[in-house]
Amino acid sequence: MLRVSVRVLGEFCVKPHRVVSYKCVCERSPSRRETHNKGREDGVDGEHVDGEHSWMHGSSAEVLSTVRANVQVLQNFISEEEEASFLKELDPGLKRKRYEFDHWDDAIHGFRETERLQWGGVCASVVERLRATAFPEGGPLLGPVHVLDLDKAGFIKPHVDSVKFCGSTISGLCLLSDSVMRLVSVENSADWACLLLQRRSLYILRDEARFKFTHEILKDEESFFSGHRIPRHRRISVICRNLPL
Ligand SMILES: O=C(O)CCC(=O)C(=O)O
Repeated sequence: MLRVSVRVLGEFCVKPHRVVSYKCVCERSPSRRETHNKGREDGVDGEHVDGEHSWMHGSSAEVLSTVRANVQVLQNFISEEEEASFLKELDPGLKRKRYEFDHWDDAIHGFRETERLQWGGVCASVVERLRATAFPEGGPLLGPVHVLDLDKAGFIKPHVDSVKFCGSTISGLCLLSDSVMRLVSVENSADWACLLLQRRSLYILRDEARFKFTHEILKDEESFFSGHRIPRHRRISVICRNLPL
């Protein structure tokens, strides 16, 4: 069923037939390609976190410490079979839509999306597990789960999710492709961290990471993590949010 929805890009504007957008484009986000990919050939720029946090790479130890306190990436959160169940459940509906490339002012380029309240058996239990992992028990959650399908050529520009519609936590399940999520401080664009989001991982952004950093998913040609190329294919994310208090 098509719905009238509201897109939030600084101000309200009404666009028909769109999922509610939870994003505010960060107007002053320049292309940070030079800064953040500097040294990508040799992989020596920025700070790395080893061991438990080897999925994180950033501009300084201080930034990594802030991000580490407010971000989790759980590798292999779902099995290959569970990923296949999501695809089976989501693909028929998604394939009826076209990827959108032509909204120059939007936070996302090359995407189609939907929202889902009800899930079939396997997916329902994964969504329940996701929520139990990412959100405090009993807190108010946004009912519909947001499903975002990025074309291989698609990407998500730097933005901070709307504080009006979303609470302190954003959690996303990554299907079909590895990707790199970049967080950049709203106050100082020299402070950044990149997260390696492997296929079938779950990421959780909380509090400072959610409010004080923009987040973005890099386009294929800019998709490097710590000097390593991370090819970006078609990617589906299944995103749960809580409500503002
Ligand atoms: O696709 C993703 O994992 C990120 C989605 C995102 O940036 C958002 O919904 O705010």
